[in-house]
Amino acid sequence: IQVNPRLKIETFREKCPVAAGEDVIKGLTQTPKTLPSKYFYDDHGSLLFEKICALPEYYVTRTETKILQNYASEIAHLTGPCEIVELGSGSSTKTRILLDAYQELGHPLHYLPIDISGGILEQSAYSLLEDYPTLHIHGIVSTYETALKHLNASPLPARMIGFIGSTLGNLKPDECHIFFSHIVEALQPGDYFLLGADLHKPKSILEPAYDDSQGITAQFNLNMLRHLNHLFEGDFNLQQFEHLAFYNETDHKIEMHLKSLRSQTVELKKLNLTLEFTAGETIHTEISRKFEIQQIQQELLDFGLVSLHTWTDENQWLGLMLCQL
Ligand code: AVJ
Repeated sequence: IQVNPRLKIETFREKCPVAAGEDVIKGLTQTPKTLPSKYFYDDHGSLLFEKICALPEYYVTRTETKILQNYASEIAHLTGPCEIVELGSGSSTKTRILLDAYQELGHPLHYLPIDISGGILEQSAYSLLEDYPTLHIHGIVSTYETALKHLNASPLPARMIGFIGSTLGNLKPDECHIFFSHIVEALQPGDYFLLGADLHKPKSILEPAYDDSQGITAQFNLNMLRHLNHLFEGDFNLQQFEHLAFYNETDHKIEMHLKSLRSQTVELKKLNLTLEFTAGETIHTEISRKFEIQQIQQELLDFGLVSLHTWTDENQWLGLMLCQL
């Protein structure tokens, strides 16, 4: 075992596999069937998501990267030295832009990445330690909810929780509210919340971003079934389901579904679950909501989070907001 005094990684797992799968049982026994989006992200799913980020159609990552490149130093000036907590850190590629900005100002670097996928968190932690000689990393492998509950006091005078990439879009409005209340509980007065939000834009841009020509998003969506097979001894046949993605213009959200190509029976042995699918029946696997800056700012304010500044790109496709409690 390699011991690095600048690295600590903790893992918080759900206690027993059945308890961990309660949300799967709940979702798959509903009509229409649904599954929580967090099941996309086993190590393979996280790699597929990295591939999505590089797709020509997937504007989200590229656009947010540009905003960070333009304004990371402004963010660092506004917050001063702070511990950077990141929810859904993944490969931490965009975070490097922030770390560069804080390093440039000579601030101490404390990074607390949180991700549900341990492989990608560990790998990116080692690579960050090599590239940032003063960086301290305390990683947590778990869901956001569990990690936020386990946060200790910040080692620096302030903390900034980063939630970039518009993962907020995966949460339904009521889940958003619960999430914001957990964020506030993990902050002290004066601390910061950095939120990246994907904004309203034409369907003609949105739909290809979630149904790319190379079929990577389709693989990403189908990988959820492979992940469930692995976790719960399931027998989903990935050949018998098809990726669907479309923009729901009424609710301003992309919906992703998996469509059963024929009538079939699927078993998840560890969950004692037998499922019947009719031909054409769908499982709803993700929503990706698109926001309006003003509306989010108002919601954040309801939780005591005051917007200090919002940055955007030339097309106003994405908003990056810095809020303070
Ligand atoms: C990681 C949740 C931000 O909603 O755009 C990408 C996930 N799903 N393509 C998004 C995703 C399909 C992504 N987030």
